[in-house]
Amino acid sequence: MSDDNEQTSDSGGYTPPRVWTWDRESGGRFAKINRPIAGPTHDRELPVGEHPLQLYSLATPNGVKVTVMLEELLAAGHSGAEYDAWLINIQEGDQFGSGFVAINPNSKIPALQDRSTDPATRVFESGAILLYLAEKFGAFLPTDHASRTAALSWLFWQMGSAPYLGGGFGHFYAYAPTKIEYAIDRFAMETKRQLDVLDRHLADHRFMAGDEYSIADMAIWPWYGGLAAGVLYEAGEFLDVQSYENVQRWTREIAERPAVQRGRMVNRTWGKPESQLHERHDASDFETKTQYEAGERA
Ligand SMILES: N[C@@H](CCC(=O)N[C@@H](CS)C(=O)NCC(=O)O)C(=O)O
Repeated sequence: MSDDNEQTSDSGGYTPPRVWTWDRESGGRFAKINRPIAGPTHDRELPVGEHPLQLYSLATPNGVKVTVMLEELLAAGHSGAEYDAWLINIQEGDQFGSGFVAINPNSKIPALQDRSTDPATRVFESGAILLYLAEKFGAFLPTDHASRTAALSWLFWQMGSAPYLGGGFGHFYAYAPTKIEYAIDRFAMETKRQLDVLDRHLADHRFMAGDEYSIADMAIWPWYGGLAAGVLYEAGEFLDVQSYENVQRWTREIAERPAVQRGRMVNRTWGKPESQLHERHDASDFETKTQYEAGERA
């Protein structure tokens, strides 16, 4: 500490001021949308479709958790899970529109509105949305005490762990404007530790909560399955993901589920045109409304 109470950095690059102020963009991929205040930036009502469930989202790992759950519910015969999925373009700041903020005061996708209740119920935070849907339909959450507790433990493990993977490792490895060895080391170590936690558990469990596929798998797979498949942050080689053999086996088994394949396409705006379904309003949209059908060719 120096006399004026400023903490000095030993890297020689930066000395934090006494009071941080927001006076410039920090750089990096999300610099344009990041800001230190909450609340709406503009008035914009959200569109509403005809189904009971209205989802406002984007096919990032947090978004895919919910579209996979909805497609799994429909595949299991829960017709009350019919939904309209509307695209929220977070790069354009859609999450700061007044209608979206009314559903999620935290301005992050995914956000759900259940209009089958009176008044309509808003749900935000992907883990809370998975739990809400599991309880509403009595599905994908084991009912016996031990397995239910295991599923919830792993669901909350994911919610607490993924920020180290996404906001920590992914940010500094893939998105930050400069490569900072200290930050990449710290978060690569933690990410590999998390992969090892999963690998040891999956050595003697087929799914996260045991024999039954559950919302715990749906929460964990889009993040750690994506990482294991080498698609998330293109970090497969760097993290030696192939060495986590049980995670690999689990990743492949879940990827083969038809509902997972459909869920991944919803609100997706990148990748092959046939893998992108920008909005989903009907089961037939997967055949007729992808970007390929819209005329986009790779
Ligand atoms: N803990 C939240 C995280 C949601 C989240 O980080 N969403 C990101 C996309 S994956 C987002 O909307 N970012 C926009 C922003 O930060 O402005 C959840 O699981 O729902």
